[in-house]
Amino acid sequence: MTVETWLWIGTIGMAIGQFLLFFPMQKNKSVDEEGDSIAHFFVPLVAMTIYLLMALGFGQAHLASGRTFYYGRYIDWTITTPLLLLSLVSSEVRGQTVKRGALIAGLLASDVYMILTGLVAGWTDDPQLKWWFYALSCLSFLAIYGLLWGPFKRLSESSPDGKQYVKKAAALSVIWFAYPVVFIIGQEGLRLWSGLYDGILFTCLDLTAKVLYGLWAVSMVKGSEPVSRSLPESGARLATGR
Ligand code: RET
Repeated sequence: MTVETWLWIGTIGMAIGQFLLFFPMQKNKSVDEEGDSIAHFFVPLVAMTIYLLMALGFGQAHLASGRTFYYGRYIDWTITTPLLLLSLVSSEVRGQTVKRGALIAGLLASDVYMILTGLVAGWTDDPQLKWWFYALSCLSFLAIYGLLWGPFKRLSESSPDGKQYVKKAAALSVIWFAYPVVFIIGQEGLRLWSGLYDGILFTCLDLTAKVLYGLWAVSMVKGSEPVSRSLPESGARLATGR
């Protein structure tokens, strides 16, 4: 097997994921749930496109040191990780999105900063630049954990979906933790294993973080309260026209 084979496996896996995540989008549900399922549909759509690009030989750089760097992954992550985070926290800020705007912006900015500093760390072969940027990326990863388990967890305690938030945030925290570990062991870091293992592990992680997690997350929202019931009295009257 080659890395290319795994890029094709990723492309097909994401296409299947997209197909499966298409149906939850069609169900009649509250505004929040609808937004959630649309986000979870777009994630494998974006990933499938980038996997296809990489499988066809694009989105990769052949470096002077002889290794191939798949920068396409980072383009994918820059688009999909903010969507995954947004969908996780959106139910906690139901009806308060404007008031919590700065908190959400901080979360998304830390995420994009994490991926972009990681891109520099992965691309360069200069050890100093690599490890400084790896450290910066890890710091913003810690900031993401801090926000998810601090302010957003507190917000979730006053939300009807509080328990779901904790479950989803825990799953996301565990799956995401594997990315910097694979990076450090593989070709972008200490090169303790071959590029094939990077290819296999990143593909499996992406399929887990996007498709399996997405299917699980959209199946979980089913039992939550429809948005009109959680509106304040006046809002409810407005919404129903009474
Ligand atoms: C990098 C390298 C530098 C250090 C850190 C990283 C973290 C990456 C993460 C990626 C998550 C990607 C997901 C994609 C699926 O949709 C950039 C590997 C901290 C957490 C979840």
